[in-house]
Amino acid sequence: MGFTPGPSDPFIEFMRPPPGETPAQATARMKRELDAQRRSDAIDESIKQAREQAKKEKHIIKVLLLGQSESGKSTTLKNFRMRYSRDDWEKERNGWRAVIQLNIVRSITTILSVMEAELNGEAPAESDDDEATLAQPDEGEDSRFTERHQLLMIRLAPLRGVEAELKRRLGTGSEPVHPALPMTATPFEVVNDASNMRRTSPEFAVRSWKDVLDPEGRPLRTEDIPPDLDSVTDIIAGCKDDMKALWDDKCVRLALRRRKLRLPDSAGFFLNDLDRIASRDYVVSDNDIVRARLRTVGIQEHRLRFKHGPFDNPKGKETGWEWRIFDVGGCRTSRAAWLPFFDNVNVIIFLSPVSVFDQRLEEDPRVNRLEDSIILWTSICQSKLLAKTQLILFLNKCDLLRRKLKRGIQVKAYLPSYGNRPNDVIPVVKYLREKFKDIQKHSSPELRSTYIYPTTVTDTEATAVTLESVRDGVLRENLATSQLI
Ligand SMILES: Nc1nc2c(ncn2[C@@H]2O[C@H](COP(=O)(O)OP(=O)(O)OP(=O)(O)O)[C@@H](O)[C@H]2O)c(=O)[nH]1
Ligand SMILES: [Mg+2]
Repeated sequence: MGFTPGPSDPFIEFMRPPPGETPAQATARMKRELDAQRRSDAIDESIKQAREQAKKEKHIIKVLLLGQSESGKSTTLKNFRMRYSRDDWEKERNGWRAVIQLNIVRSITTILSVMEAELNGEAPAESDDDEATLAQPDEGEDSRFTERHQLLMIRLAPLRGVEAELKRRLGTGSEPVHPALPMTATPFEVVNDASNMRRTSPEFAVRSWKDVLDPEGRPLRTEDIPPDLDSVTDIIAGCKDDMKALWDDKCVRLALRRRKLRLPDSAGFFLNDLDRIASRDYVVSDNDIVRARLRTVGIQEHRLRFKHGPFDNPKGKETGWEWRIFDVGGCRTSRAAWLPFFDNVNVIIFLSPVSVFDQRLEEDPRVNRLEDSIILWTSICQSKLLAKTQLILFLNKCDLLRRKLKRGIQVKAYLPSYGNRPNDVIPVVKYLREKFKDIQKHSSPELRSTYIYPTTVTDTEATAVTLESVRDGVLRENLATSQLI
């Protein structure tokens, strides 16, 4: 039953026309009241629409993958799609072949450039750590390049053309990542820090991997691989033995170490798989796709459908969920594009690579990569726009951290606050976990929990377990929220 104010109600008094009002004043007042009513109706309508939209979208979960470049965002997305969007995954399988070939060719041309620099007598950059010193030859060991090496260089030279050809083929939507950086004579430049290298030739990047992966979306069938293959595959297969000889060569390894190029730890490394991949009948495996490197610029949206929520819907209906996952480019110049996606985002999965404590940003070598990651995390936690967003943190690249610590690199040398804690994976991850957790606790505008997972997202089996837990946690939280709508 509606509320009807009595004759002496203060509300009636408030609404009564002022005493002695002239007809003109009454008209003006009524116009004002009409305008106010219209504004109020418009607000009611927009609230109604927003509510209807929210109801329509209540089973849509928007997930944003954030983190600096090479933190593992696209690799995490690949894990999600491999597990929960198998049909699309299969359709794209063949398309990854060219990306993996490009990754291989790029590693080889990087080595060729190192050899050229050595032969030209260019000194490696000065080092402030022990790694370059460790790269001294053993007594009696000759580290000089010989005619045999020069011959290998000549025989592998066609791969430079293959690199250009692959880039051209994959090139839809590609663009240089750091156009402001000058190009040098060699395709990379070693900087004076413990990071492996800084390439000044722009790394290949795409706006959307959908554009470069088999645009017709054909599923993989053995008969889809043409028997006479194309010239790129032929050249790569023809260079297999020389590529293996190059990669297995002691002098080459020493030269790489002198220049602090740790290819096996760098993105898109496949030189230990040449027998399998540099062949005419190579079939792309799941693991190859996960390890393939294709830098993201711009934003890519991928949709996953979960037919049933894992929880009983209290109204007895089946719950279907759609996840819209947004993968963004992580380098500094791409970060401004993140902001419009903060609106209405339900979940952020933030990736912080823990192995980068001794590295610097490729786009700004003055900045330590771990520090950049911490600053980024702090600003995300502080954002009022994201106050209600569920935050999930992946402390990623634990495998690379393990390898680095095994080589004797000391965390405290780069992170003095680490003090004299043991230089082992578990305490380092524990320390970082607490650090990130504290930041979240102290900088979030509202109380919320943090979900933190140590990860190696190239390990698809372990990541599958993590993703199950993430999926259940996200659905549980969003089910609770959607019931309030
Ligand atoms: N060893 C190892 N490699 C990883 C891990 N996570 C990612 N990678 C590799 O690191 C490289 C970069 O990963 P991406 O997923 O492309 O990084 P991203 O965050 O999407 O980078 P941008 O697109 O530049 O923002 C890829 O070659 C991955 O295979 C990890 O946990 N361990
Ligand atoms: Mg990416």
